[in-house]
Amino acid sequence: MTRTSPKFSLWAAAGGLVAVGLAVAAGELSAALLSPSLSPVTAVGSVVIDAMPGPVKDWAIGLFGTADKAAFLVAMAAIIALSGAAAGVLQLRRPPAGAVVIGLFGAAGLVAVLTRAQVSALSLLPPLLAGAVGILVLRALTARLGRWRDSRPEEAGARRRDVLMTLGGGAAVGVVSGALAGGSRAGQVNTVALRDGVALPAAVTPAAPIPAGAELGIAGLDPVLTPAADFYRIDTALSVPLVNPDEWTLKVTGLVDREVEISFAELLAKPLQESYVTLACVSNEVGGSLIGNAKWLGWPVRNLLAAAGVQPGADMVLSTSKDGWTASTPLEALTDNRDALLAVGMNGAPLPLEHGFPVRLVVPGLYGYVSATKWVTELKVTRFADEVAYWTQRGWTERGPVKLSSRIDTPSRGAAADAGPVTVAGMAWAQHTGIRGVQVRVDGGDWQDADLASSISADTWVQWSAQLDLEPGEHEVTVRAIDANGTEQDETERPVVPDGATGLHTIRVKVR
Ligand SMILES: Nc1nc2c(c(=O)[nH]1)N[C@H]1C(S)=C(S)[C@@H](COP(=O)(O)O)O[C@H]1N2
Ligand SMILES: [Mo]
Repeated sequence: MTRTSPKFSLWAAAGGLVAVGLAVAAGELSAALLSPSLSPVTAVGSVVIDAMPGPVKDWAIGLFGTADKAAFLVAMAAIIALSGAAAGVLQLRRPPAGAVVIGLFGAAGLVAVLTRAQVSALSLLPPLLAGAVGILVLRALTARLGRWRDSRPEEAGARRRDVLMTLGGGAAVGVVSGALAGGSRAGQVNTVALRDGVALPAAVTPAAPIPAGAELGIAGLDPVLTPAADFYRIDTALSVPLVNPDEWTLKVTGLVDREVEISFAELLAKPLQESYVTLACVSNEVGGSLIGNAKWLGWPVRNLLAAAGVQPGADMVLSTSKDGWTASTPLEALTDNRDALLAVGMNGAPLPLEHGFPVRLVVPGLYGYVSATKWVTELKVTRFADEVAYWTQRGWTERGPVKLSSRIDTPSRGAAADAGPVTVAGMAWAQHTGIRGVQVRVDGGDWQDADLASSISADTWVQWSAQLDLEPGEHEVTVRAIDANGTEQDETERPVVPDGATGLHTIRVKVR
């Protein structure tokens, strides 16, 4: 331990402050970009609030009134700042004690994020990044400060400048990124609150309950209904578009007798209906997981189009999102009996921000890139010959019906099993056509029928399972589906571009 004068302790405290400031900004900014639900500060705050004894909470609310949340955040900021300053002094006097303090803060953020809903591997990134940035900056700053403190008088000036530049640069970056993170966070917090305030009406036409036999309950097999938190997310939005439902409107334009515009309140007042629909991404590889099934609540798009009066000659609707993204959907798919929805609800709650809050399109039978516009704000009735949508401009086909496909969920690829009967199970789908059967084969042998679970509807995927007697050794198990028309799944291997992959899902199993 070296003797450190109060002057250097003050500088070290400032360095610690800059280090934690940059750490928090890095965590919040990365969370803002990835997903609003990942903010480490919000997560830590929520854990603390949940853990507060009731009387303390009441006392704070009584004291600060409606400013209780702001007061809480100020208190959190003060604690973080003081700890940062302390970490700076500690790091200068007894390294690596300061870095350990910052590491503990990062760990607290990590644990807090893990206790929140919607945890995924991505959730770990913001607190890990925050911890790493904090420790690196702290070490860099205190190392320079140490060199200044221990310098000979003739080099003290240069060492001092080095500290000032690094500290000033770090503070500037911290202020700018903090302001960016704060701005996007404020918008997100606001939109999350607006979403929490939405009370969805009950469906006038509810979905029939999921048949008892639809869920096989086999370990490793995806559930037939995908929780919103596990639902795949695909979009071009770097940060989630934030839409205020009170300001949201949807316009119908183009080849119509009259342009119409509907507000969120007007939409909620319509007779809403519910249906289970399996959404799939055209980029889903054979055996991939870019597919999910949810219960959607919404109003059939055809009613809104009818109100506008579609003119003859139109064959497509170009839907536009708040962020400018577009999809081209065949007019027919929006007006026929398949009940394409202007969806406001997913699995009984308002749409999550990531899945298009407040309103998105859900069209059974079409890949998302030509139908499932999230944060939708305009429907332009037009012609395929006149308008080209976002992904079609980039080489994907203008129409994208979902291809008949199937997948093995369990055993997982390369898994080991005991000899004897092995349970193989997975999913099969042919949205808007339906699945008639699923077959499996071992090592290129004869196809044998698998057991099909009850299906919810032709618009949803269906589970299947089979018991296979496997001899010890390595085996290949392959699945294929047959749709309701009797068409067999295409076994030709094609890439996802330009209109969806084909081929059969095969896994390798080691049997002991
Ligand atoms: N606004 C907007 N909507 C979009 C997209 C997009 O990039 N932007 N991607 C589409 C694609 S390619 C798919 S597969 C689905 C995915 O919907 P999800 O993220 O709710 O699963 O959304 C569609 N809607
Ligand atoms: Mo997609």
